[in-house]
Amino acid sequence: MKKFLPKNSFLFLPISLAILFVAQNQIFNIFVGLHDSPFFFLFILSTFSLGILFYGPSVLFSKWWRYVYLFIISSFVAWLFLAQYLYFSYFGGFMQASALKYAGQTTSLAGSILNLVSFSLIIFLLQFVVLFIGIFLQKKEKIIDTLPLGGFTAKWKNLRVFYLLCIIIIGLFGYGVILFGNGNGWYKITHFPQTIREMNSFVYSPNMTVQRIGIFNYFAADFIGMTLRSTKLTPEDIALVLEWKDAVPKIGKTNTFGSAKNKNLIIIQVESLENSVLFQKINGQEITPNLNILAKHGLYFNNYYTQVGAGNTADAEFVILNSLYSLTNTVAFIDFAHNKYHALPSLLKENGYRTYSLHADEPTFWNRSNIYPALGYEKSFSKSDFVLPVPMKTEYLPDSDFFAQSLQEMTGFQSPFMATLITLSSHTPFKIPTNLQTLSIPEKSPFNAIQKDYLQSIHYTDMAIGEFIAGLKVNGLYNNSVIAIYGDHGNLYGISDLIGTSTTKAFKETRSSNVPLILLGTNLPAKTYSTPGSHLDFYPTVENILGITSTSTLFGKDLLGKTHRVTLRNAYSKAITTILTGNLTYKNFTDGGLFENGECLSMSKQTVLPIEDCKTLYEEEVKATSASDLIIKGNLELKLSSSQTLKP
Ligand code: GP9
Ligand code: MN
Repeated sequence: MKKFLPKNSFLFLPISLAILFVAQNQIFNIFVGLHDSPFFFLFILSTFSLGILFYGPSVLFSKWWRYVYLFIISSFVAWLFLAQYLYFSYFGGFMQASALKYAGQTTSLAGSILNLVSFSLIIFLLQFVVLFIGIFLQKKEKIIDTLPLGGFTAKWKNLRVFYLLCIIIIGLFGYGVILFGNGNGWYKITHFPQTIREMNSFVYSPNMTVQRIGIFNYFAADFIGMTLRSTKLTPEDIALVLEWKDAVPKIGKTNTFGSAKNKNLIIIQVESLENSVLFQKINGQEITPNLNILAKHGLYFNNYYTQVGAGNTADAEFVILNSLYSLTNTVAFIDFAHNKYHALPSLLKENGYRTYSLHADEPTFWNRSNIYPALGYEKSFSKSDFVLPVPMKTEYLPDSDFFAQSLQEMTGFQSPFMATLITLSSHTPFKIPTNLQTLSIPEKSPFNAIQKDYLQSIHYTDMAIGEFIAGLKVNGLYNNSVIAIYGDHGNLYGISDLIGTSTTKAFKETRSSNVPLILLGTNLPAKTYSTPGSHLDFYPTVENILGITSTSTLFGKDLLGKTHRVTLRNAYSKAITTILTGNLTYKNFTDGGLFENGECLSMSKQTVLPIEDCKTLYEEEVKATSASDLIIKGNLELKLSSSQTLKP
């Protein structure tokens, strides 16, 4: 070691500090509970690369400037480690670069944050110790300005170029593995994703990302993303938003207005529940017997659609709670978590409600811990608030346990409250313990293995929902609540191509986006609606039922009102694929999605009309979807719903 890295080499400090940086990243992960990283190699490589990129450039400076540079970087490293640790301890998630814009707000939290400081955090200040020891040792001896390897003695100037190249190569190598190693090459050495969820989570689970590449790289990636993302709106953009707002008719009161005034709102967002499985039998056995009963007893919307983009579950939550379209190509929960929203929980809070969310996953998944406060949830129950049954047969809490434990929590909630419960058991790959698989699917059936697993899991979740509703009746909450049950998105494995095809109102391409919505409440009638509706309509519908009038910017309509419109987009290209109204249907699943290449149909879906008949409708929807995107991108929601004036 002495020979390769003598203490009086000008490489000594940056390399020692980079090694310490790797260790500090690992210690940070241990502190926040991410103990066993299955990504050891990737982690070391990516954190070392960043350490070299941080401390390495010190070799370009001479004499004291070198130490000044290292001191500045060390201070930054200390600040970010401490800030991230305290943020995690307080909010249960990792600090995003966009949160820094609102750093001022944390002064009011200073007192409670200070309570989280502990002596062990001194670990994140050790770089100063290394730096001062280095300075002390190097002061005694002359710095060697030669290559530490072999007898090659290059001039200091040339060496600087050489080291600069080394820094770039090490940095690029590490980042090359991070960026391009997914699924092949080096990445396979460390880990191969087993499920789609795991693959997605590389991008959208901050926990996984921090486990793989460390907190600094997570923050750096987020910072770069934020910088590249333009959130500046042009005067034309603002004009478009205002034009949309002026044109949109105000949502009027329907005769159901206030029929459930001051009742609790209990939302059950069911993982991957498609409408196609309702009222269907296999081997004479109903797939969703409980949902079928509930659909008959409440308001049931069977021509209702999900509008999720890349954010799946999180997008469903986003659309439901904001009545804004999900973004294409990016996920609002991740990239716009620090916007000012006027979401349903905030609205209800203003109207005297307590607001809770319950979901037995890591709070950081889909960045929920960061966005939930912005949506108005005052308390969130997540994985660690629930107890896994013993013996533990699944990684995730089975839905019946989730509902039972949620029910227990809910008895302590002060009314009126809003509680959003998000299920998990029917998530891909739909594997539930065999003793919970109670649907008898014949060996010879049109379903493949994953579709069978889906049916088993949805049958199980249906049973769990039945138990939960029965529990609400026992503890008296049922009579004081409006209960909403809907699917977040389709099952992605073609189930709706095989089942329910004859009963669905949806056409082939939109079948898997057709999810059920059931609204239950003692004052709500039993009625099935086949008028088109979507997650966008949830907010205004609930507002009306609860008798609340708001100035929120809403893109949906009251499902119990007279106007009905559903617009679906391609999750990645923005192109409108479907528009459903009371009398016209536009659909376009062609590549490129040019308006002219679509089809305009009369409501019956039988007669094809000239494409021009759908032109105005299409243009209105292009404007609406663009306005929604711009409102999110430009963080305009609160400005639009308050009296603040927006000028083009
Ligand atoms: C994650 C869960 C599933 O917490 O809600 O998300 P998905 O993979 O369906 O988007
Ligand atoms: Mn989901």
